[in-house]
Amino acid sequence: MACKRGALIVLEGVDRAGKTTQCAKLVQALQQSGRPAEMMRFPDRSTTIGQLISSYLEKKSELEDHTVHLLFSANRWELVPLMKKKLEQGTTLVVDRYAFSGVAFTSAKPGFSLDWCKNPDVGLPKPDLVMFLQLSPAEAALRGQFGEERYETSVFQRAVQQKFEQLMKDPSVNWQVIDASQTVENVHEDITTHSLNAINTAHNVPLGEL
Ligand code: DGP
Ligand code: NA
Ligand code: NA
Repeated sequence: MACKRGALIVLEGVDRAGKTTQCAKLVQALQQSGRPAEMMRFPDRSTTIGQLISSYLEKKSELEDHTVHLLFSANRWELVPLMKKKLEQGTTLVVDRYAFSGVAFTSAKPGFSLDWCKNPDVGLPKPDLVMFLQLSPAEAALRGQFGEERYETSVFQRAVQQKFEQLMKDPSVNWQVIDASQTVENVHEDITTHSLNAINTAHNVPLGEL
């Protein structure tokens, strides 16, 4: 390899845990310390598939539940060539949601097993680090009302939280739980510490697969 690869770093959590804010702060901190880094997010609503997903989330269209699960996965797969290229070039990717959201959100619907939900994402680049921003439903409620999009209800979000807790038992994934009830600055400090470790480790091991 011509240069050291970047790390694939993912932030997960229920809605309103602060993922988007923390992804942006992490990218900025890495760049300021001279480490190439870029932010990505899933779903990426800018692609043709992403527009179908966005319209579904905004409740402007209806899609069958298996179908939408496969579209979310396809939206990750279509970005894989770009992700691999950036990582090989030495850029660390900080990703707002990934396959774990995919499994947690669909398996929270009745009639979906974890195994069925995981299958379409098998083979995706494996994150070097997945940080779960932990926030209790009560603390999330203090952050204001839910938005208008599909899935943004407290009953569904509690089911999603339980699915994430099952997924975090998988020892083949480098999960780190972050207390998201801390101040923005303290959450950022925790996230930065874990990320610098992951970047150093990624230099010495090949990118894995889910
Ligand atoms: P965000 O843009 O981060 O607010 O995410 C949009 C919503 O879509 C959010 O409620 C989480 C949900 N979501 C993200 N990824 C997936 C996925 O792969 N499958 C399903 N069913 N939902 C997802
Ligand atoms: Na949202
Ligand atoms: Na977000």
